[in-house]
Amino acid sequence: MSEKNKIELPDPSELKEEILAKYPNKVAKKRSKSIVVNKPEEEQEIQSNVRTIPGIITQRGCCYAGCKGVVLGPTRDIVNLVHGPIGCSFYAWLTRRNQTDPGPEGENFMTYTFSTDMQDSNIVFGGEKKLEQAIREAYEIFKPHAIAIFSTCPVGLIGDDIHTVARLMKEELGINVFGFSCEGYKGVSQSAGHHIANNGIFKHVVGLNDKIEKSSKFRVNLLGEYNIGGDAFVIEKYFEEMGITLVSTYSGNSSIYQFEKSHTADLNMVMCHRSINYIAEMMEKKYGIPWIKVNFIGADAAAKSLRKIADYFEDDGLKAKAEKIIKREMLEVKKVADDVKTRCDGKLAMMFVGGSRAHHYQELFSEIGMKTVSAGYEFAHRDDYEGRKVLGSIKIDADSRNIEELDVKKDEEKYRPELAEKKETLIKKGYNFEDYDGMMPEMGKNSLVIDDISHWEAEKLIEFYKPAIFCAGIKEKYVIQKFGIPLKQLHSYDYGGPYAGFKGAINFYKEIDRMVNTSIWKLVDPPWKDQPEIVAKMADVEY
Ligand code: CFM
Repeated sequence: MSEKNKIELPDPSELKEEILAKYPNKVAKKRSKSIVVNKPEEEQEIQSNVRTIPGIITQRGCCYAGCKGVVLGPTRDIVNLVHGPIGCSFYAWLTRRNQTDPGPEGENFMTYTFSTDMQDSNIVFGGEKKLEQAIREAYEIFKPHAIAIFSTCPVGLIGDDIHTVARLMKEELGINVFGFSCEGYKGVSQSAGHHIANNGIFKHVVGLNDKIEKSSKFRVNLLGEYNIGGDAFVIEKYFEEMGITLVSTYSGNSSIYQFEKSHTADLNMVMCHRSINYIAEMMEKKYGIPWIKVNFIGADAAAKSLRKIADYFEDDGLKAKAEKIIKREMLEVKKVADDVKTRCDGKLAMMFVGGSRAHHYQELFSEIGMKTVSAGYEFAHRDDYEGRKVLGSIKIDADSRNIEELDVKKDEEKYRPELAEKKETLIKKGYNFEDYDGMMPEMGKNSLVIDDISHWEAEKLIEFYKPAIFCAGIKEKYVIQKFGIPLKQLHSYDYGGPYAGFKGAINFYKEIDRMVNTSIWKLVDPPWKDQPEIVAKMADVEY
């Protein structure tokens, strides 16, 4: 991140105390560890990936959301069958704006919602028969290459064995059928669902197809890019222009056929570290494919990432192609950024979202002179805040232990020692692998970093900083806007985007310019302006 973002901010320690003063003692003590006044040059610890305090209004979602919605949801040709009541399916139905391009021949089931529609009687007598029936029906109608089953909370509570059903149906139908025990209550957030999804795809899909149809010198996978608002389309174009073969993307604009052969790539690039680092690590262990962190959010970050890929392959032609794209695209990027900056410079932004965007989007803001005064993730782990160097010191609690760690071994046949050797030589030349430093070292001094922010905390931040923009999701949007602060959704992009790559950066600068420089917000009178506000103190009770 550029130096300009490291401008000093006022010390918010008093604000932190004020926020905590409202809470019962025990809650205050716990929340205190998740609110950090950032000192980038020090090694600070932030509490994260722990249970949300009941009663606090959290932004988090559930394990099923992370597994079915986030990781598997964007794959167009797997029938994703939800085993549970219809509500769980309905809320996963096209609410996440993943785009996909099946081409003229390809299948796309993403526009459907598949559910076993469990009823009371299934809860009492079990739902396995209904699940079998639903799988047969889906197969008869769609003839898919694969069917995935996702458990919702009640399924875990009554003990339906979806994995046995999957095995039986696989034998009966002769297609790949696999299940995910991603009941909503598992883990402490959607993060558990990411891990379960990674394990399931790795176990049941990766490595099924060794055939390389088109030989190419540069074969890569892009991990943790979900094609929200068409982001993946932008990135794919750069790869195409550079002559890079994208074997698979996990999982934006993806097909199950890509996952089956993803172990044949020569490099894994991790975009969203939180949701997909597991597959990167498992692929390296089993097949020898090294991984690097990339980021295509922010023009400078995109340029850096293209160079990093070219450097990995140590190919002059590839390097020249990367430079050509960067030079061409940066012309327009700089032009728009310079113009927008005249109206946005020095304004404050805050962002509370997910497990990677609250970090990545700071790049885009800094490119138009805006400072991120406060940020945090909903469900990230300490490594996403403090960097992977803390991985060894993260305490494993009962909630994390609940999520299976696959025991992955080297595949003697398919492991490629030449990739491991390449990694060793490049390390000696100073090239960085598995290099994620996290959000905190890149944020300014005295910025306030908050994990799993509560609604009350968000309100206090607004009062204190009066930011020009607040970035979060639909649940927060209208409450924040009642304060007269525009809210930019970083999950769905408010139906805008793409924001990735150079083209995306330009879209983003223009959108933020429009949002922070309109005078409409001054006309907003919040309902509490004239009406009395009821104020109460929370009882100091056990939670
Ligand atoms: Fe990764 Fe995501 Fe995110 Fe995420 Fe998400 Fe998302 Fe997100 Mo919403 S995988 S962690 S679970 S980048 S759905 S595409 S926008 S919270 S910051």
